[in-house]
Amino acid sequence: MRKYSIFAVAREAMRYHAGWEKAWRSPEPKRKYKVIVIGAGGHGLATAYYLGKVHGIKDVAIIEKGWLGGGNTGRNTTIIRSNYLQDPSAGIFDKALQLYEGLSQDLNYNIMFSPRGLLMLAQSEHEMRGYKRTVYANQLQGIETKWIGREEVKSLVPILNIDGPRYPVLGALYQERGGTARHDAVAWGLARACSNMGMDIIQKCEVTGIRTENGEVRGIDTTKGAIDCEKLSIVTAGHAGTVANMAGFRLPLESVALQAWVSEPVKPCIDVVVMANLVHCYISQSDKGELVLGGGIDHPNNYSQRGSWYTIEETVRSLVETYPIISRLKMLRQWGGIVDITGDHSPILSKTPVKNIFVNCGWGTGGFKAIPGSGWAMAELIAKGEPGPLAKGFGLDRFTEGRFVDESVAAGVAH
Ligand code: FAD
Ligand code: PYC
Repeated sequence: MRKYSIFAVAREAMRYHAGWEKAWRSPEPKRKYKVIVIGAGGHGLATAYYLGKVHGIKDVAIIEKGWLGGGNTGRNTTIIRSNYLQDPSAGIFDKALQLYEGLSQDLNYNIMFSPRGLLMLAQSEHEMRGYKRTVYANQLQGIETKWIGREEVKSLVPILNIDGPRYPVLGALYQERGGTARHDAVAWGLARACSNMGMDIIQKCEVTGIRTENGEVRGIDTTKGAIDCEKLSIVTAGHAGTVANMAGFRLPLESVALQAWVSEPVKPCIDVVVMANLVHCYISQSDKGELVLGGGIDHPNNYSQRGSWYTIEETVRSLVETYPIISRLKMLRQWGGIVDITGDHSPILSKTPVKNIFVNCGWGTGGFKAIPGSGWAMAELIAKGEPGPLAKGFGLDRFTEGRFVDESVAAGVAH
C-alpha cells in the first residue's frame, strides 16, 4: 500500500484525488487462520496489529458483525488519560498513552492525537481526598499528574462556574499529557495497517457459534460459513458475555448503555478536557467546534444502543449548572453504546476455561484510551499463551481469588 505523505497529497490534488487506493481490502474469509479475533473495534484491531508487528503472526482474520469501528470505538467521547490508582492499571493505561503519542507516525495515519490536558474536578472533600491520593500514587508510578487549586482551574477553564449551585469546585486533578484523538481514525489507521500486513478484515459477518473439541478451540461458525483457527480471541466489549456463552463459559460482566451528545459547532471556548464526576458530566471541544458531551451510565442492564431519558435530563442539568454559557446550545446528535462493566471496574485480558481461547473485555466506560496498550498486551498473551507484565493483573482468576484491581474512583464515569 502506498505511503501517505505530503507528496501524495500534492500528487492527488493535481488529479482530482482519483488515485487514492482503498484503505483496506474486504476479502471473503479463508477456510482457516492461525488466529481469529472476533470484533473489529479498536481493541480487536490493535490486538491483530501488534500480533503482526511485534510477534510476526500475520495469518490473522478479524471478524466483525457490523462495520469496523461501529461499536463503542466509534461511539466514545475520545478522552485519553492514564491517571489510574492501582499499579496494574497505571502500567497498561500509561503504556497505551505512550503508544498513542507516536501512533500517527507508527501507522502512517493521522489519528489527530491532541494532548491538550485533562482535568478531573473535585467538588466534595471526599473527591478531593480521592484525587490527591491518585496524584500521590501516580507520582510513585512515574506518571505525571498534579493537584491544582480552584483559581488555576478557573484560569484553565474560564467558562466553568466554580461556585456551582450544588457543589463548588475545590480543585482538580490535572494530567497535562491527557487529551483526545479522533476515534474513527484510530480504527481506520489500525485496519489499514492490518490489511497491509495481509490480514483479513471480514465485515458484516456475525459469529454465531464457537466450535471446541476436548476443551480446545477448533473454529467458529459465522453468517459467512465455518472458519477454523488455532487460536481465538473474543474482543466484543458489551457483547463479550453472549459470545463467551457460545464457547460454554460465563464472564463476570454487566452490559449497560452509555450515551453521548454533540452540540452545534461554536467558536473555540474550551481547550482542555474536563470531567466532573460528582455531578456526572464531561466536556471537550472538537476541531469542528462541536462540544462533545457525556454523563453517567444508564442503570438497567440492556443491549439497546440508545440510552434513556432520565440520563439525558440528569446530564443536561449538570452541564448547565457547571457551564451556564452553554445552556442555549442546540444538540446535533445523541447516541449510545453498550459497555461491559466488571465488579472492580477493571478490564479482563485473560486465558479462559477453553484452551487457546482468550478474552479481552470489561473496559466499561473507559477503554478507548487503552486501545494500543490493550492490543500490545493481548497480542503478547495470544502469541506466548501466557500473560506478560501488562496483562498479568487482569486475569479471570482474580475474581475467584479475590485479587481485585479496584478502580471505582478512577473509572471517571459514575457507575
Ligand atoms: P467495540 O468498539 O464495541 O468493538 C467490539 C466489536 O465487536 C463491535 O464492533 C461489535 O459489532 C463486534 N461484535 C459483537 N458481537 C459480535 C459477534 N457475535 N460477531 C462479530 N462481531 C461482533 N473510553 C475512553 O477511554 N474515553 C472516553 O471518552 C470514552 N467515552 C465513551 C463514551 C460512550 C458513549 C461509550 C459508549 C463508551 C465510551 N468509552 C470511552 C469506552 C470505550 O468506547 C470502549 O471501552 C472501547 O471503545 C471498547 O472498544 P472495543 O474494541 O473493546 O469494543
Ligand atoms: O474513561 O475517561 C474516561 C471517560 C470519559 C468519558 C467516558 N469515559
